[in-house]
Amino acid sequence: MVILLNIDDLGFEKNITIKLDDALIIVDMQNDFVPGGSLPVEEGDQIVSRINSIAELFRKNKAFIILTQDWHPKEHLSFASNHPGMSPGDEYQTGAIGPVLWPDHCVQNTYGSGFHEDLKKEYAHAIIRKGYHPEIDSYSGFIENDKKSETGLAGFLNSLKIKRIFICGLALDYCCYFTAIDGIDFGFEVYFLVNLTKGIDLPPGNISSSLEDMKNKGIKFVSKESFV
Ligand code: VGL
Ligand code: ZN
Repeated sequence: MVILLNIDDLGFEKNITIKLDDALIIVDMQNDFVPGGSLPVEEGDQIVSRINSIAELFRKNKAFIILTQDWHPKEHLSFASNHPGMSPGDEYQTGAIGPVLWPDHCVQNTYGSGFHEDLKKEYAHAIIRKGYHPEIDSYSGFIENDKKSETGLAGFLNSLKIKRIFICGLALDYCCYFTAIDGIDFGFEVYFLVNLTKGIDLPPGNISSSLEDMKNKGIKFVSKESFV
């Protein structure tokens, strides 16, 4: 029997104060990932105002705020439309593309790749783009799926002597998950704002297994109540 891990079973950190060398990483809060977009995450729009409140807290405490932006050329090989006969959601794993194919999304310079209009993007100190190589997908904000092409995020954080990163945004089980896991591998202390993310859950069960992996990896879970 598979025991599914739920958000309520995670156990949240307590008494966290935001420090100057902390960073909030807001992952892929873009129009294509919210209802109405081409790769909508269910209820993805419902976390925007709460992400803004957390961003406000980081800003007040003079901590850093970084946005990531999925930024694909239209010939990107993660799009089912670039594989004759394939459909979005089909399983596909070759090199740095997969495990499934996606609908066209976050195409450079389109409305869909823009940030949600309510997001306080003016608070951001940096915007890290990823997924711009046609043959490489990038779920992580740190390194693309070939595990070689870095985005520069680790360098940015290290040069500012940032130790702890707090992750929120879309989607829980793809870009947030891989950013969190790689954050540990790049030597950061990683906190996951699970209630400020929403998941795709493809293939089914993916959210639960992502949560379990993150817990096993030593990632800490935080909620709004974790902060003092
Ligand atoms: C994402 C699938 C494809 C994400 C990006 O932001 O989670 N998911 N590209
Ligand atoms: Zn993408």
